Amino acid sequence: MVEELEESLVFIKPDAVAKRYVGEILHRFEVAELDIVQLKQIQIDSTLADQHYAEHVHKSFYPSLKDFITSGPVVVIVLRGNRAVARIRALCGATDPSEAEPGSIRSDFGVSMTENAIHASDSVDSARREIANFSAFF
Ligand code: 3AN
Repeated sequence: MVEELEESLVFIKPDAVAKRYVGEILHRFEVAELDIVQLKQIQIDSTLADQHYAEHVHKSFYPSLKDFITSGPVVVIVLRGNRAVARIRALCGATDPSEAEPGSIRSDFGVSMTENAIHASDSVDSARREIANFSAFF
């Protein structure tokens, strides 16, 4: 099969960082043979939150999502690998942890739609845009 080398922007959200799940989550990506290209613990500020969640800023849930995502450190990671975007999304599971596949990161570590442990790019185009948004940190 032809290799489709892709990059994805992932961040471990404040809930999972506070609960010390970073090592466990990174381990899952390493077992999946994804390469860590960048990794840094940062604080998302108001401007970056609005930029990253541009498609959600006018939605009713956005104020609480923004409060949460700016409430503590996140660990932002650029991962690279064969068909990385779809494979990482599968490892994360559905947005709602109660509907996420058993054994997925959100099923194991998420608690709600807001506190769902992890973000991962949903397409190669989103990944490019998101990596550019975070590039000042790398
Ligand atoms: P995903 O992160 O699975 O791609 P998106 O892009 O639909 O999901 O939503 C981005 C983030 O917004 C989610 N990770 C979640 O934290 C939050 N979110 C989405 N929908 C809701 C909702 N209905 N209520 C609360 N938070 C939501």
